[in-house]
Amino acid sequence: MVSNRKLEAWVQEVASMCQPEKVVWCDGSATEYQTMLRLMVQAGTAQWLDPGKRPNSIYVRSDPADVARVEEFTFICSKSKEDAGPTNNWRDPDEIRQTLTGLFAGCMAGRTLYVIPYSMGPIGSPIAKIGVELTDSPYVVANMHIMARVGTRVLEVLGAEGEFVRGLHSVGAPIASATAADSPWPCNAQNKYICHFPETREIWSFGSGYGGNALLGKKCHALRIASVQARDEGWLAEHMLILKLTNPAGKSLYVGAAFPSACGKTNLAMLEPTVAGWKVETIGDDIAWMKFGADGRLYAINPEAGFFGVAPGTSMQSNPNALRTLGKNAIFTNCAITPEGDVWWEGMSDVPPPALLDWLRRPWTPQSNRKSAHPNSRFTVPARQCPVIAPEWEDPKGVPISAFLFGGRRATTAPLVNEAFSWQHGTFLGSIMSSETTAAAAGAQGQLRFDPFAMLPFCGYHMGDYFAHWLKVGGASTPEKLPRIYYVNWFRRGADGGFLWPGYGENSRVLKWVFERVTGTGQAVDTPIGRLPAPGALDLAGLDVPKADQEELLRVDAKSWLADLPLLRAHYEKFGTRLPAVLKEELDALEQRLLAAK
Ligand code: SAT
Ligand code: MN
Repeated sequence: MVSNRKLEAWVQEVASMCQPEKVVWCDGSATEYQTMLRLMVQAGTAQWLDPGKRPNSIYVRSDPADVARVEEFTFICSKSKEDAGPTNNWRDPDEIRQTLTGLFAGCMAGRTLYVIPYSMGPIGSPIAKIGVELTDSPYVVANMHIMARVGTRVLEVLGAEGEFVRGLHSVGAPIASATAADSPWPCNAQNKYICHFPETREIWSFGSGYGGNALLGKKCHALRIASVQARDEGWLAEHMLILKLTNPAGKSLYVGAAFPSACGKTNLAMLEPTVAGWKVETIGDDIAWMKFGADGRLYAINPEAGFFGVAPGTSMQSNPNALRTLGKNAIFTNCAITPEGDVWWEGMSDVPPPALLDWLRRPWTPQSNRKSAHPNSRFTVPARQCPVIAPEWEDPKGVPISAFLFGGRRATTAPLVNEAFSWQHGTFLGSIMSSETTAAAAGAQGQLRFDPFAMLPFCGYHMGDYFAHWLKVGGASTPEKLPRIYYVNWFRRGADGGFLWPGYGENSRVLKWVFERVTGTGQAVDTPIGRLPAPGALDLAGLDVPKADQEELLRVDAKSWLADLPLLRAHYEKFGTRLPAVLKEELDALEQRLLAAK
């Protein structure tokens, strides 16, 4: 086997710092995956689900102090504080390295250090990148097997001299002695640090074993570090699903869509259209890496190999393809379990099972006055099991993107769909995205916050520079080759507080209009905020939505937009001199158009 000197040296250095009982180089084999599952079952971390119902699947409950990403303990440790920008927590790299070195010293005592070479993206794709995660968590190893391409085949591509992103992870819970009992979910609730060193392409994560805190290929590498690489190298690393949309005549195009965590990316990526003859297939459900092809178009790959999706609300109504994907070889974390040994979560079925054990191991019945699954409970499952995975989902050259959708959860103001006037205007729309917070991150839910491009927790550098990068990318090709940009909102509410739009499969009506716009037949009207579907242009045939609600969904409410302007200005203030001037001009122009329309 080829050995990479830098990798060997780093593994040795980490082993002497963390003092693991042993070091295991992961080969990525099926046998290794099964070994991890067995280890977790033996340790009480996991239990097997009924193999008759869900073959080769496990159920895991985390520590209640470790259930979501921890944004306040997530740091960008660039040399200059200014480079991390106003939306990131910053730490001085030298100081934090000292703190971390103290924490990591001896932290793997009694544990195994696993070396996981991984490729984000199909192995050998010109858009893919290699990373190596060192971790003391078998749960992380198993999840990385699903979420990325891992093991010996990655080392072969890395070669003797190849560069890789370094990710060091520990649950931060050394085992005191050979006889000491381990916790089923070891973590370090008091000391959590998720640190990124963009200049040296390093990640140090301590104290959490959950999701994006611990599966370092995902948000840490594929978004925070990759966004910096993308800025330096002229490409895009985005928090976007990628879907393939095919019309009844068999013509296909590809759409990227950015929504904040837990706002329905997985559902949209696997949607079953309600409009007859249309088809959606999945390329990815969370992250897109995009580079220009020789033809001047943006080509996207899904850097991941699996889905780490939100379980609650996933049902045969909301996302039948996700449920079909979950039939086998899945890891379920923090949902509830039935006496028969299958999983359940709120919304999975209309009628809950009569008795469950909840995610905190307590007996639960439909009369219990609480949720049985944690709101951020998750499934991890190989993407290839998805019945609507597009055949080209692993094409190393990627798929050419025709449209971007941006969106968030907004109860008011934002209409169902709105097309940007231009790339620059679309960048403006991305920069002012706002959404109500969800359970994907620890903290209060339902609060409105600006989440530009759905990258607020994931941009590895100054967000003002990130906007500038988007503008620069737009200048690198010709307008007709660039994806068109749309802002969508499935979550607008009516006067009675209920959702105006049914969402899910019905979102195909919006996708159809986008397809028709991109291919030149869809009709639109100019409004102060952008182009909306012309009357009759959105296919609403057979849709069970009252006429008044349909109108409300597409109403541009100049007054409430004007009322938002001071918030938008305050949002922009944060970026100081790094806010591109043209975005400020877009904001002023929006104000003028709104005033003229009032
Ligand atoms: O926990 S993750 O960061 O992987 C999921 C999410 O927040 O989107
Ligand atoms: Mn996400």
